[in-house]
Amino acid sequence: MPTNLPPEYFDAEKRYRTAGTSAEKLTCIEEMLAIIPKHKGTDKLRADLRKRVSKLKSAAQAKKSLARHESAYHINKEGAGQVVVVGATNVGKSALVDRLTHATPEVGVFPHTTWKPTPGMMPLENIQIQLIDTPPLGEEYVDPEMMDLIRRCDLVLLMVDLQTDPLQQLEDTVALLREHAIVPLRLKDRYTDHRGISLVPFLILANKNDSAATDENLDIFRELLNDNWPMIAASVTTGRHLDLLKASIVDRLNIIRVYSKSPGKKPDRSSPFVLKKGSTIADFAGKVHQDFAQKLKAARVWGSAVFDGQMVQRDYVLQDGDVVELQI
Ligand SMILES: Nc1nc2c(ncn2[C@@H]2O[C@H](COP(=O)(O)OP(=O)(O)O)[C@@H](O)[C@H]2O)c(=O)[nH]1
Ligand SMILES: [Mg+2]
Repeated sequence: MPTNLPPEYFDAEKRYRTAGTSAEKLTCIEEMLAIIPKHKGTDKLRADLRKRVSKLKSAAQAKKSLARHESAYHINKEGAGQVVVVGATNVGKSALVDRLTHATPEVGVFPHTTWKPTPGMMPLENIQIQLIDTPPLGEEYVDPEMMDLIRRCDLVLLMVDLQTDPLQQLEDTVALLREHAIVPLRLKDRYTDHRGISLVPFLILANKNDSAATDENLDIFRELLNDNWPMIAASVTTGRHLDLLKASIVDRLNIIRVYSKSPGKKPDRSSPFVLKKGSTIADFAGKVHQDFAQKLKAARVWGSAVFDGQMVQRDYVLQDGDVVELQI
């Protein structure tokens, strides 16, 4: 250790050793570097301090990018499809996710309870679908990451409240999403240029259709809507038509369930492979095992085939509920 270091240096060094945070440590080292006399005798010490500075800085940078990655809006897709529940405040988004999944978002008696997205898994027969509760979409600030979440999802479930002003809520939400270049897939033909816009499938849920009494509201809403949106009217509170909603979600997700079977054995009906509608035997084989799509020699199909166990080609298009025996 060179002997010509001023006492302030040792003060800074002491503070460095007891510093609680990386930022404090960084300040101390920078101070030490400023105090230290620059000559040959301190070369090694200064090089060592500079090394510590860059180490602290890159650690801080890594932490920052990790934090970005761990944003509340970055939700990995799980299950057979990712459905983002969006809409104005108080339409029942949190109540829906609470009722249909094991997640427990806060359901509010006053507006704006939900401030970050909450995912949950909805069991549906033998598959699971991810539902994500979100903060209300209104005139106030909307996190751009929320828009990214909507862009990436498989289905937007746009909720409105049948007992207040569903038409206004629907129009406002669609307009807001449109401002962020998110367009319902069904309106695809209205745009000649699809660059820069995200086309996402939508399903409207007219909520709070609690009983036969509110069916009238639904008739009025449909009439005013003047446009044939795919829509389900249900009630989260009473559970009315929630089964229809579930079936409709599966339908809108465009998925089929296909079961694998070994020769001479029964298929395992509890764990289907989930594929996009229109998938072929080759797609299925690839899903079962990476190598299978290439190695596939033949396949037999039960279900959509003309007769049970029919031999089919690799381009055979599968249907929901099919059972397939792959021969590799
Ligand atoms: N009558 C009725 N009230 C509901 C229904 N679903 C939710 N609510 C109520 O609407 C209010 C807002 O619900 P919440 O889920 O917090 O709405 P969010 O802001 O869209 O998440 C709560 O008081 C719920 O109990 C429903 O189907 N019928
Ligand atoms: Mg909420």
